[in-house]
Amino acid sequence: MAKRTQGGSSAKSSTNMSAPKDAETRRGNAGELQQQAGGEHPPMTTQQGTVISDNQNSLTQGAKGPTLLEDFILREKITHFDHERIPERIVHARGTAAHGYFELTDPLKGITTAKVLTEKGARTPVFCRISTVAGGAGSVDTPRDVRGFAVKFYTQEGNWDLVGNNIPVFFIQDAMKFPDLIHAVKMEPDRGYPQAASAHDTFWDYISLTPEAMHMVMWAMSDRAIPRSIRMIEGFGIHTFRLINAKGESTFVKFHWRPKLGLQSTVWDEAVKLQCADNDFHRRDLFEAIQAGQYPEWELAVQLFSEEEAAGFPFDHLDPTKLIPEELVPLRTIGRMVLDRWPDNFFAETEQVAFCPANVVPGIDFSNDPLLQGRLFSYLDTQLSRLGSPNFAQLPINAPKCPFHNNQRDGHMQMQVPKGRVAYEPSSLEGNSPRASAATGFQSFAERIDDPAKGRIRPESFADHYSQARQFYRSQTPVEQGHIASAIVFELSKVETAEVVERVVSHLRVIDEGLAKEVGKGLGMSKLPKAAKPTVPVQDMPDSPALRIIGKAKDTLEGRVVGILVAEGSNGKAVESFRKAAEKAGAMVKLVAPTKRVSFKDGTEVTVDGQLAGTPSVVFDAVVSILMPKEGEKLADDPAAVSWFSDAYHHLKAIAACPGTQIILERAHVKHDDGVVGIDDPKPFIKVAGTRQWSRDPASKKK
Ligand code: HDE
Repeated sequence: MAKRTQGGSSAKSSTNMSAPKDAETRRGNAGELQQQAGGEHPPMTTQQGTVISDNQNSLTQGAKGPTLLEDFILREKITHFDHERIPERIVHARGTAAHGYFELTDPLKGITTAKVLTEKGARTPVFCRISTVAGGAGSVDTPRDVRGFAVKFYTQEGNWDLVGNNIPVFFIQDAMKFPDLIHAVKMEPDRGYPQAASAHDTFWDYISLTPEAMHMVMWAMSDRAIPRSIRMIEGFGIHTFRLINAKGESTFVKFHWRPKLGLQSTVWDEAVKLQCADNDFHRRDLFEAIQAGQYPEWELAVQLFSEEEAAGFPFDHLDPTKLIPEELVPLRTIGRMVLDRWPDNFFAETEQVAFCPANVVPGIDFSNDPLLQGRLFSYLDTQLSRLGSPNFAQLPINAPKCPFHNNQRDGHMQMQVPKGRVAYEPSSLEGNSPRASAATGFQSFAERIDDPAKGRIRPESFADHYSQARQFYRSQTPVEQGHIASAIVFELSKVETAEVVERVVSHLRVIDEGLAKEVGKGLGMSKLPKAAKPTVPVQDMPDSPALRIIGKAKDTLEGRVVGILVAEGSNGKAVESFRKAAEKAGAMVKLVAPTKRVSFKDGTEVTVDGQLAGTPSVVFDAVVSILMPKEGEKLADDPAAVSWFSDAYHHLKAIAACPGTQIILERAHVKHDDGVVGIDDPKPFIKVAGTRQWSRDPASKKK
């Protein structure tokens, strides 16, 4: 007969003399190993608070007998586990987030009554979630995609959610079209792929039949859609909103977030390789920066304009496929957001956070942008299905940090215990029941709407679909234009239906003939298809340098990561001098070696941050190599070492290399240019490492 033990966490509780040893065996020695781990551990309990004696063994009839239904501890644990997943967001499923604060530096007094925008120096807690759009929650961080940029401000007057993207315009003009757009970009329903990619027939079929998407397509094909880091993206509220002052007067506003570290993107080959190197590249980058005290920061800027000014714009400010060039309405910086705290729990906070563009506070109001109007409905609806109860606002991450009272009651997962008899209004039975407040409450702007016609009517002023697409493309540097053309070639080369490809190129001809030719060439088209016919003439708008990435921000190593390749016998002093110089310039430094531990020339043993094969150069912004010639020779036969340099070079990164590395550089076809320097002194490296070496890009040679 098998020996019987209680299998509890304390072996002493056994009634059998031989039990202590046997109990440990049965528990897989978990108790012993746990004791070695040490620490003060609170007793584990059920959800009801009953202390659990054994968390390793089910309750059975005899040591080898059947498990008993009576085992409420097992059933509770498994039942909870079975229900651990909630429906993921239908869009923006993959995201990462952090806590922080917003500090107002330039109050908008007289323009809005919202305290968050008028009390100078006040710090408002925020939670910011940044996401990709198309892929599921388990997809990768670095596909070509728009990034969601959602900020929840826990203001003293209620929660204000600014739920935007890293691109200032959107694909469509009307909410009615959103499900079609998303169905087209998501994996195709019959084959279930591709995941997190727009390079497939259904997306481009839809786009080719939706000229209003052309402007956003230019942005989505630009390097904005393959950011280097979440910390280096811009954010935009996209829609025009209203700010309302104490007299009830309205000013239109567009919101912009601008990263302190400057805008930076990857190049496409790097983004592709990052998908293999580190699926979690962006969330790890954000986590590590916050842990290191390098808190990401953005400026909040606004574009303010009146109804009369809007009437003079050469486009409609209510059309979300249009932006207002900074040259037309300058940006006014009003505050900054700092993200300084990683969430304690991914699910409870990042997953359960429920954003909603309808969450505004008194002094902020909506415009009639038809896309925004549809969003005002959608988000509450989606949270009901995703979070399963109208009480989702009571979850700690969603609850306002100011007092809140109303007569809404009951429902699944009611976590409050309201007191008293009164849950209605008007009421007279209790002196403390909540009442509406005309003086301080939210007031909608008293807009006059003179158009008497009800109908499904797209305004004529929304008809120009190409002018801003052209302006965006023509405002780019030649390198950025080259990247847009190759991105479109890449995407269309994956499209099987020839007519779809032709339709897309026919739109490109309207945007810019040079772009269409470049794409046609890349696709091997012998003749370009006929140009599409715009419904209204395309306007040539002035170039807007603010639309570029290259040259927009100053060169810097701040917030970047430098990788140093070392091996047995490397010169530790040289490593230290590069580390110090890079850190002084604001970068993080990581060591990489063929083995996890190496000894330097002076005998110092070091544990490096990454093993060579698992830490390709794509995860760094610039690289240094300090090797003994013998080690260089060995590594010249290692494909991981050769591609370390070949990739760094072709991804336009600065390289500092010692003479021992030259043999690998030769195999990697690294040509000597201003971005490839020696290691005698870190200064020349620091000078070039704060940017990419654009002159290496073939497109830089074009006029
Ligand atoms: Fe969203 N969008 N969206 N969207 N959106 C959602 O809400 C929707 C749109 C954006 O980190 C969903 O909570 C409709 C524009 C972000 O949790 C859903 C329309 C912009 C996030 C939804 C739009 C956005 C979402 C899915 C057309 C940029 C992630 C889960 C009318 C201004 C927020 C959820 C987070 C999420 C609907 C268009 C940004 C289904 C119907 C335009 C950043 O409600």
